[in-house]
This record gives sequence, structure tokens and C-alpha cells, in this order.
Amino acid sequence: MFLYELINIRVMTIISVSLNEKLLEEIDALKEEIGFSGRSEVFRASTRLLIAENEEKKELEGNIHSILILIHPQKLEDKVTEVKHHFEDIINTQIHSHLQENQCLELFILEGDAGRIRELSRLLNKNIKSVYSKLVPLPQE
Ligand code: NI
Repeated sequence: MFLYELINIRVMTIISVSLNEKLLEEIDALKEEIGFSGRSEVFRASTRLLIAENEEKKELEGNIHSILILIHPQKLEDKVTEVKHHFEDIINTQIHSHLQENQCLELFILEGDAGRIRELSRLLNKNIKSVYSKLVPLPQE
């Protein structure tokens, strides 16, 4: 047994993260608003939220309804089209709009197998550097 286990010190790994200036400013503002002691705490808390959200999605099964919201730079529109063409069986409706110049808002209304819906969300996240991506499962009867 190592000494740090005996005295119950948790070993933290230090990683480096690339962020743009705007996101960094938002992290610092969030840190102040919530009262976290440092940026690391913001990252730990947000990662835990993301893990919990992902766990909820993993539990979804069978035929479900959901909404997928995506905001991405206009130049990535072709990539979205490429991915979505493989999922026409679960896309009931798609709304495409623009929030500001060069920024697209996509709203997908989905129905189908939960695994397929997760896969669409996963591939969009993987292939498109979106500004915002959220899968919202809708309540079942
Ligand atoms: Ni567009």
C-alpha cells in the first residue's frame, strides 16, 4: 500500500486543455458566480454533470421521441447533411435556421430506436465542432 492511500490523499492528474478566449472568460465568470475556488473545480463539476447526463441517455431504450438541438458554424453545414442522410428513418422533422451570420441552428425532431438516436447525436458531436449540442428525450406516456 502506498503512503498516499494510507493518509487518504487523492492524486490529481494535471492535464492541459485548449480553449478560446471567450469560453475561458465564461469559465472565469461562472467560477465567480457559483463560488468555485478555481477553474479546475469548474471543470470537475461540469464533467460530472456531463457524465450524469450521458448515463441517463444510456438508460434510454426502445422506441422514443426526442429533440436534438445543434448550433454550428455555417461552413460545417455539408458535414451535418452528410451525417443526417444516414438517419432519415428516425428524423421526423428538421428545422434549419440562422441565429446570426455564419451560425446555423438545427432542430431535429426524432422518433425511433433509442440506440439509433444516440448514434446520430454521437456522430454529429464527433464530426461537427458545434457551439451547442443537446439531445432532449421527451417523456413517454
Ligand atoms: Ni445554415
